[in-house]
Amino acid sequence: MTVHAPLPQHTQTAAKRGVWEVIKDYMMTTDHKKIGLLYIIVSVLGFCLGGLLALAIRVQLALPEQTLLVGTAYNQVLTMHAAIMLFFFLIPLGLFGFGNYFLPLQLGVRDVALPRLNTFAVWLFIASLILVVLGLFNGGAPSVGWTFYYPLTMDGNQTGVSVFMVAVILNGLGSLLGSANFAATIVNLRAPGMGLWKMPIFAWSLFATSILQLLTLGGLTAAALLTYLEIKLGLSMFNPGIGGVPVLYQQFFWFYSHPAVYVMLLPYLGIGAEVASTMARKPLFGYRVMVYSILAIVLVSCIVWLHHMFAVGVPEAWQIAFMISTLIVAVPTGVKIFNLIGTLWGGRILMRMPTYWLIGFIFNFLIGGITGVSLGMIPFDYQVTMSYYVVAHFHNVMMFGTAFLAMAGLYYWWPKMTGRFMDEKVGLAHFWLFMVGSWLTFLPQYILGLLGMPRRYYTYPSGNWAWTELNFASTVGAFLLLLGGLVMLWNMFQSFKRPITAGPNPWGGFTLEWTSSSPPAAYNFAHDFPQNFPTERPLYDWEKNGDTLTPVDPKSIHLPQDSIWPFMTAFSLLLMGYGLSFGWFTNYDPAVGLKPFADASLSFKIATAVLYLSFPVFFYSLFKWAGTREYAVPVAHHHLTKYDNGFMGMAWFIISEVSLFAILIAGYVYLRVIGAAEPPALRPNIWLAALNTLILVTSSGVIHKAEQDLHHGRASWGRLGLFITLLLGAIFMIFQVYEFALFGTESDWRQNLWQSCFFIIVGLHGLHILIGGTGIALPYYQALTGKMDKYNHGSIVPASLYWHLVDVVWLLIVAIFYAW
Ligand code: HAS
Ligand code: HAS
Ligand code: CU
Repeated sequence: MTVHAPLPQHTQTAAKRGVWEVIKDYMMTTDHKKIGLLYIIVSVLGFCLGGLLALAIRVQLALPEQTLLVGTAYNQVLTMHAAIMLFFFLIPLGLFGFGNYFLPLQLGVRDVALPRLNTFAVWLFIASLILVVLGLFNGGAPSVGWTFYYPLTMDGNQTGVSVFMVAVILNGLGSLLGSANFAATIVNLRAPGMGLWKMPIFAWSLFATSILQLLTLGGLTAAALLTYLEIKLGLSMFNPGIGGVPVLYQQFFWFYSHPAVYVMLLPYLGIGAEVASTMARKPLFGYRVMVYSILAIVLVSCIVWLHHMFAVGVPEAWQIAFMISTLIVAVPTGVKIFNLIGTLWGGRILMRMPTYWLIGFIFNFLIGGITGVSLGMIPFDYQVTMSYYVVAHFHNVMMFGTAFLAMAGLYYWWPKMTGRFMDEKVGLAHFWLFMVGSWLTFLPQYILGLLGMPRRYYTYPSGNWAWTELNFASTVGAFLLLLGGLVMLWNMFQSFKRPITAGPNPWGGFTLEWTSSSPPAAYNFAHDFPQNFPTERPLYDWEKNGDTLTPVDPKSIHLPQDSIWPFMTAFSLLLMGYGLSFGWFTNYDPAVGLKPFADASLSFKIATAVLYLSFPVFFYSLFKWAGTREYAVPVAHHHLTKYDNGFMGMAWFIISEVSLFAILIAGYVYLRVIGAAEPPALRPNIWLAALNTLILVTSSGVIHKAEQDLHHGRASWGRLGLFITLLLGAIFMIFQVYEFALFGTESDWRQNLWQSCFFIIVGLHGLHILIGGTGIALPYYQALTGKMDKYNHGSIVPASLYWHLVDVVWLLIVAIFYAW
């Protein structure tokens, strides 16, 4: 390629900036690369922290009857180890760390579709981590395992559990916004000429993973929300004391948490494929087949979750159905592995660090995948479930499977991100320490599992055949991993002492990120691309055809302005989360209900104050955000569809809202059908619901009209329409609160499952009315302050789409709670 971007300015000035300057920069940035780096840094820290906790576990289990970590303390360390590794390392690193950094670069664009939403999402993610850490000092770590099974969560350390539930919900919200943003970016913003079928395979992986998140994350949200509500208010769908079904918790949880393992796997498989193609100097073997396999994995992985519950006692027919789907999901996964091998096969393989990690992955993952298939066989699973065989399986696919591809990605893109190489020799030491360390740590655990050692126990007796030896070996392995981890950190730090030598395309890669400078300038590319994309390897094709890049004057490029308000909005949700975890609601006692405020402790009162404080901060920040323009100067946006980015992002996000309500409603319908949730004699008034339906449907019509008016430049009519919609929403809420107050005093939700379901689902809908109303208030405010004109419609389009959703959900609610 003949044209390269000039070296970015900021790398020269970076050293001179103070720490606070840098932090402020990252708080306000809308740059997808910096946001990606934030995710990557937190994830690497997460791995280290989670790993240190794992070491504590291994030290305790090195020999029989140790006393380093006993009982609850052990369970706390175990829970934190797993939760940190999953939610703050493996899930965010691939999808949002590498994803944010490289998706726009690979698509040849300057940023994601909604840059400020991206800032908000990353800080929400960090807020959730801060909340988890605050929880350690205020209530202590939960001690129930990362699965948070019911009814374990109802015993003992409830504050520790509930803060975690709030953190999971915040984390999930950030995750969903990020996923919707990626999907919108892919659909709306690719370099001109790059069709979907010419996207790099990593971009496809992100697309598929984002969709998977949007479809299924509602399961985790539902599980966390219900756990929280039962702890804080006694609202339950699981409590067997009132006819609830505890296993329903597991259905909700695994409905997400099985797909979550593919959320971990898919982005990394994408990285693996990029590495394979570049390092073998070949096109991908079966690009299209790979894409179909990814999509097949997305579909099938939504219907295999019951394999985590074979031993729970669900009907046999269901078990068999889920066994079959579990076996089926191995097929596209296997196809992907064969594709990787096929890509490497016969290539002039460049044996550098990324290649080592890739080959290590293929080798290890085969073992882990096949033991996964063995667990999918019901009779075998009955024998080994809850044993170390399972522990060995999932570390095999995660630690010395997927995480190896994470390392491949780190080494592969390190020169792009930093302009520097990591040392190959040191890297090799890192690789072999991880390889041998993992085998030594986890392969013995397969045998331990077969010998009957159960998981989630803090100790074991001496005298069981080979248990002591195998456990000891496992602990030695873990220390090799520690050594490997230290070597990795050292390699990273050392590389910064070297000069910037990487050049734009150090490995001779074929995708667009390799045309930006290393590290890339803020604007990514100081050139336009040729518009023909014969294959998914444009650089190869263009080289062959003699196509060149067209230089662009960087001064003519406009980027979104920095803004502190997305950060502040995320911060307000941290305050809110803190208040909800430790404040007002905490005063609930199952025996007596809410206790008087006056009796509460000081820290509790402070947290309550924080909760109330969070609301003005939230609204102030959000309105400030909506009131500042994304770009300092008017910029012509190009998008590939006729829909603007706001609409596109919202359309994708709504999938997750539909999924959340669908999951909760499915739970209720199930409880109703099996006769567990019987409506009380006195039910909420159908006439009030009918009136409310009328109000909401009208409001949907009104906002639609307002949208049309704004589009056609009839500003004052549009404003009036928005005002009327808000008014109707408010009237709806007043009726709803009236009804809740009436119905809440007539009978007790802690005594009646139907009523409990009613308050959970209808209450959640009420919350959505508030959110939707806030959403409408934003364009109203924009219209009032003259931020809208014929060409710029502010956030009216997504707000109105969301409002229609809330409306449709209400119709469903009327059907199942009022009419049925
Ligand atoms: Fe898994 C438990 C089944 C892949 C992660 N898994 C877990 C847990 C985690 C996890 C975290 O059916 C435990 C959670 C907890 O704390 O309780 N898993 C599978 C299957 C696959 C699989 C069938 N798992 C993953 C990946 C993960 C992950 C990927 C994270 C990144 N897993 C289970 C089951 C349980 C389970 C049970 C529950 C156990 C219990 O009792 O609790 C597949 O996606 C793997 C497919 C990949 C391959 C390798 C390449 C394929 C080739 C094709 C030819 C091979 C064939 C198989 C056709 C299969 C090359 C031949 C079969 C022979 C036996 C020879
Ligand atoms: Fe694990 C259970 C051992 C890695 C995930 N693990 C789980 C569970 C999950 C999970 C989901 O041997 C199930 C939890 C449950 O039942 O609820 N695990 C290990 C070991 C490693 C390890 C030895 N795990 C992972 C990864 C995961 C993951 C990666 C997901 C992505 N894990 C266990 C064991 C159990 C277990 C037992 C079962 C226990 C039971 O009772 O059932 C290693 O691969 C970790 C290697 C990493 C390191 C860290 C290197 C650290 C460095 C930092 C040094 C920095 C310093 C400076 C000194 C050894 C390089 C200070 C730094 C700061 C950041 C402050
Ligand atoms: Cu699974």
